[in-house]
Amino acid sequence: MSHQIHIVGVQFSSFTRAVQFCCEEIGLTYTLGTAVNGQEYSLRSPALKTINPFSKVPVLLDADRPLYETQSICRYLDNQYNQARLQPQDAWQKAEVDQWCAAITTYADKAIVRNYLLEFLFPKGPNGSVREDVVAAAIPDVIQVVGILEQQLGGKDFLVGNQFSLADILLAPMITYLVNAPHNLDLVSKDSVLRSYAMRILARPAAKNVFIPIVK
Ligand SMILES: N[C@@H](CCC(=O)N[C@@H](CS)C(=O)NCC(=O)O)C(=O)O
Repeated sequence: MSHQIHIVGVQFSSFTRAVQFCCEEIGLTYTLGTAVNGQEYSLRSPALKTINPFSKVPVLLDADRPLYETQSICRYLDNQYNQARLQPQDAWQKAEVDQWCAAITTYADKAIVRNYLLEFLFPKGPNGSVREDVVAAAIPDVIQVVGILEQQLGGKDFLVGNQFSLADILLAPMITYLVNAPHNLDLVSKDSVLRSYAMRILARPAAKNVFIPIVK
């Protein structure tokens, strides 16, 4: 087991949480934060650019080697330290996991996190208020993505082939945030497939140090 893994990131970031969840599932020892070995890699700092030219977190440091992009980091951790147990062996199912990883980190992230949830986390209205027009404009895409995910999950415990995989690791931070979203619209209803999925994810021992419990 490696003891040289550091996740450069902030714990509230959904992508950082995905990498942390991956480390917890694999049972890796890791540290997390923007400071490592006396060096500060805070968001938008010149230092962060030296390990990710796109200035985004998370960045994995494995024995000081930097690797960025959440999907690539999780796939590397699984391949290197977990005998790829979070990816199916069957080529078709593996491609489906890759497909969902890509769709989650692009379309779902944009609709759920960037355009919707971030307005609650960092409100940009007058006196730090939530811009209701921004929220209203974002909701149709959230509803569409929730529908796609619920259709995929229907009758199954996990996204692909009913086996917990990297696709679930990437989706979990977004869905647990969404279920807790402080908004009066019930985007994920109490008896919905997606809510049950979120509860199933939160019940995993590896989730304990990563996510906050669902309060809604
Ligand atoms: N495609 C990247 C996206 C990473 C990303 O957007 N990270 C956000 C935090 S969740 C970030 O670094 N935001 C800070 C900024 O844009 O300055 C990945 O999959 O890792």
